[in-house]
Amino acid sequence: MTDFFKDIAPLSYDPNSDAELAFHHYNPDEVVMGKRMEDHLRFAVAYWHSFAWPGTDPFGGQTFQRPWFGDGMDHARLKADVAFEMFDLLGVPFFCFHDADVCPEGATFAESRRNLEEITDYFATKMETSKTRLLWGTANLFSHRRYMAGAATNPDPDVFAYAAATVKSCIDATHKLGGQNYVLWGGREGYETLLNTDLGQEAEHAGRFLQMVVDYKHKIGFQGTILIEPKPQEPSKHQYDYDVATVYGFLKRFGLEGEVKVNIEQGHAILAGHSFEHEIALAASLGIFGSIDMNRNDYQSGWDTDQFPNNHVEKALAFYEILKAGGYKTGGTNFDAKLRRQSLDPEDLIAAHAGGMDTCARALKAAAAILEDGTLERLRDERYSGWQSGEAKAMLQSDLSAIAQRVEADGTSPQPRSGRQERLENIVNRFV
Ligand code: XLS
Ligand code: NI
Ligand code: NI
Repeated sequence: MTDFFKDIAPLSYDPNSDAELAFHHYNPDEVVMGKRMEDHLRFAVAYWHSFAWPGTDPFGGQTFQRPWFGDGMDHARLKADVAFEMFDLLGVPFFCFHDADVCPEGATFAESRRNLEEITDYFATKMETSKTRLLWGTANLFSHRRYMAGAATNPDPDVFAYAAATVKSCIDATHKLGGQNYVLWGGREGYETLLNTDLGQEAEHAGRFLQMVVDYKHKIGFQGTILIEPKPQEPSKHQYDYDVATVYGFLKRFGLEGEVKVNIEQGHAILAGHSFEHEIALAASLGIFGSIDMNRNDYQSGWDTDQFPNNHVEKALAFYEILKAGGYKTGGTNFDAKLRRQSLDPEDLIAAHAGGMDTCARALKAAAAILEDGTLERLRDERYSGWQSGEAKAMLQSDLSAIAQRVEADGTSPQPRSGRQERLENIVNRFV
C-alpha cells in the first residue's frame, strides 16, 4: 500500500448508510434486465484526469501536489501503484490511458517507446492481482508542441511519421494488456485558418492514417475495437471529427464503416449542439456505437469542463438508448472526468467516482424500468404503424410518378396526428 489512500476502505453497496464513501445505488451484483449491473455499466477510470492532470486552468497553475508528480520512471511506478489502489477501492472493472499519462517522454522516440513498454509491463504485473482490466488505450497526439498543427493531418510528413510510430507503440501496449478497444480522438486534427490549410489533403491523410491503423490491428491480431471519439470546436476552431454523423461520412469515404466504431462523450455531444442520447441513437442506427465517455459540461460555460455526471434524469435517456442498442459489446462507461481544481483531497477523487457510478446506476435502473414498462416503445411503434401495410412498403420500391398517380387516384389526404410529446415526457417522469 502507498500512503495516499491510507485511511480509505474499499467501497461497498450500502444504500441505507450515511457514509460518504459508499455506493447508495451501484450494486454490482444486482441483476437488471437479466444482466449484472457491473456487466451493464462496465465502468472505467481515466488515468489522465485522475492521476496526471495537475489542476491547471487558463489562469492558474498546478493546484494538486501529488507525490507521484515528477519526470522519472520511479514516479511513473508510484503513480501506477496509487492508480491500481484506487481501482481496487472502487472495484471498477476497467481503466483507460494515453501513453503520456503513464510514463515520461524520452529524449528520443526509442526511449519513449521503451518507457511505455516498461510501465505497461508493470501494469501487467499489477493486473495479475487486480480485477481491473484495460478498456482502452490511446496515444496523446495533441499535448506536445510537435503536434500543434495536427498529427495525421500535419503539413509536415515527419509529424505524420512520428504520430504513426507512436500509435503503433500504443496499439502494441494496448494489445499486450488485453485492451478491449483502441481509441483515436482527433486531438488537433482540424485547423485554425483556411489561409494556411489544405483541408482536402488533410482529409486524405487522415483517412490513410486510419486505414493503416486498421491494417495494423489485423496484422498483429488485436481483437479489440478501433474507436474514433468525435469532438467539435476544441482545441482547433474546426475539428474534423465534429460529431457522429461527420465521422460516419468519413468512415464511408475511406471504406472503414465496418471496421471502426465511435466513442461518444457527453460533453462533446453537447458542444456539437446535440444531446448525448441523440449521438448514441444515431451511432446505434448506423451500426457504429462502441463506447462512451461519461463526463458532462457546465451548461453555462460553453466548453469541455469534463465534470463527473450527477444528473441521473438526464443520463437515463442515454442509458435508454444504450439498452435499446443491446448494451455495450467491447465498450464501457469511461469517466473522462476531472475533479474541480479546489478538490485537493484523496477522498475527493474517490467520492467523485463513487458519485458518478451511483448516478449511472440510477440512470440504468430508470432506463430499464421504462423499457420493461414498454409504453414508450409501444407508442413509438404505433406512430409508425402505417408503414406495416404492404402498400406503404411497396411505395419505397416504386418511383415519384407512380406515387403521384396513386395520390391522385386514391384522393390521398393525410390527416396530422399528435406527436404527444408532453404525454411521453410524463411517462419518462414516472420512472426516473
Ligand atoms: C478530450 C477527449 C480525450 C479523449 C482521449 O476532450 O475527451 O480525453 O477521450 O484522448
Ligand atoms: Ni474523451
Ligand atoms: Ni473530452
